[in-house]
Amino acid sequence: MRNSSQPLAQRALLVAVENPRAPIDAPTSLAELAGLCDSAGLEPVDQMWQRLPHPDPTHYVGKGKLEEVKERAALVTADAVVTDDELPPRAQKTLEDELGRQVIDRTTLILDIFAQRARSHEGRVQVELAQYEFLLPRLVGRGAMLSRLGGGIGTRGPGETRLEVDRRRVRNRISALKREINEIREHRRRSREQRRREALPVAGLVGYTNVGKSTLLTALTGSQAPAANAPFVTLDPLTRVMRLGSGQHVLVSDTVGFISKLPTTVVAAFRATLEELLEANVLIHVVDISDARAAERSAVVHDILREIGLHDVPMITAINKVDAASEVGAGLEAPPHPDTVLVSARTGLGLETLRGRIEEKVSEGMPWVAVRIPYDRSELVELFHRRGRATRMAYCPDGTEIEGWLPTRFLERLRPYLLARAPVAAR
Ligand SMILES: Nc1nc2c(ncn2[C@@H]2O[C@H](COP(=O)(O)OP(=O)(O)OP(=O)(O)O)[C@@H](O)[C@H]2O)c(=O)[nH]1
Ligand SMILES: [Mg+2]
Repeated sequence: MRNSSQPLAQRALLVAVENPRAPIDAPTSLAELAGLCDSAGLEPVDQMWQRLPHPDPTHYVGKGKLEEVKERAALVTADAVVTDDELPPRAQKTLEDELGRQVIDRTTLILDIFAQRARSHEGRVQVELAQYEFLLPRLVGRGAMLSRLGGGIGTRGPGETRLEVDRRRVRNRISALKREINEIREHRRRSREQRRREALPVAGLVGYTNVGKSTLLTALTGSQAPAANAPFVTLDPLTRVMRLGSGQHVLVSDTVGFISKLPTTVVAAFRATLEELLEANVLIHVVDISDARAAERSAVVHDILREIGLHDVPMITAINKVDAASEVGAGLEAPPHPDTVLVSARTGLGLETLRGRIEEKVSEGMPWVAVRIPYDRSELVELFHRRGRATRMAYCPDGTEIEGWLPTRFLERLRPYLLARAPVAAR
């Protein structure tokens, strides 16, 4: 696809449509759009918005407002107008003609940032698919846009005949990418099965972009995950082992962050990645409490989780960045819900409590057992510690006695050594 290290245009006028029922108001959404512009290499110089029940299908804003946009763009010498919503295929061309300057929509910006950030083969394939899926309907009547794939956005290509060739090329590429993604899915499915056999519980980090998921992964597992104050730093899922106080191991996975109006092409392309989370024993929904719009953004996350079918997975809410939320933090000393934990991935505050909650959640579904394991089967003792949650242990003349929680799938192996009643003498 387009070489994304190339800058888009320079100065950008941001335009939004405020739907009175949308959870996030126009100024907030525009501030977020400005952040996306920064990340994509555009300089946001001014912004305007209009209240409408929904964006106008041909010119995004109303006819009268469009004139204002045109005047303002000239006044602030904007090279480009950036819309806060995805534009329908034909609207971009119409708008560019009307405004006499480049028009970039929110989805293009997000896809551009994704393309810059994708590192792994899988990430690149997913982003490329999303870009082509987005591009295909937009090739119609736009002149050959494929020429832009090697140059900057808006570079006009030759004419119609070329267009047909381009469309065929895009369709072929989409098919090839989809095949590749299916292979990736299959591979992921196999490793999930492998993991299920090993029965390591999985905790999946989810949340809005830039809330501190990767920083929390680093804090919980001690292994570095790249983090930065910018949207969509993480695209590739990363899984690391966390050791709990009881000695039990839990896999913690980090994944792509969400954003309001996340393009459907992105959700579809990242489905393979997000499906990983279906296997999680618990989701850790990370919320940035230093963000004044934390509640609205957390609602966006819940909507997306529902859309991908993840709303049934047990969830812990980790209210992060409490160190940076002086005013809000004061009222939050007592978390409103037992499954809500206040943390700071940066200072380490609350991490022990969070580990405890994760431990509790993953123990759910593990029956309590008491066993006496002969000394020549010490591998079973180790298994109990690694996969289960031992609460007491004692060395007796004829073996090691352990009691605690053990995933059902291991019961069979330990059945010969099950004790009828609690065996461990009080220590
Ligand atoms: N003050 C403060 N900053 C934090 C905390 N946790 C993370 N941050 C900062 O928040 C920014 C985003 O952190 P990341 O860990 O990259 O966030 P993320 O959720 O992984 O973001 P994406 O992968 O981009 O979606 C970074 O600048 C972090 O240093 C915290 O507890 N307190
Ligand atoms: Mg991250």
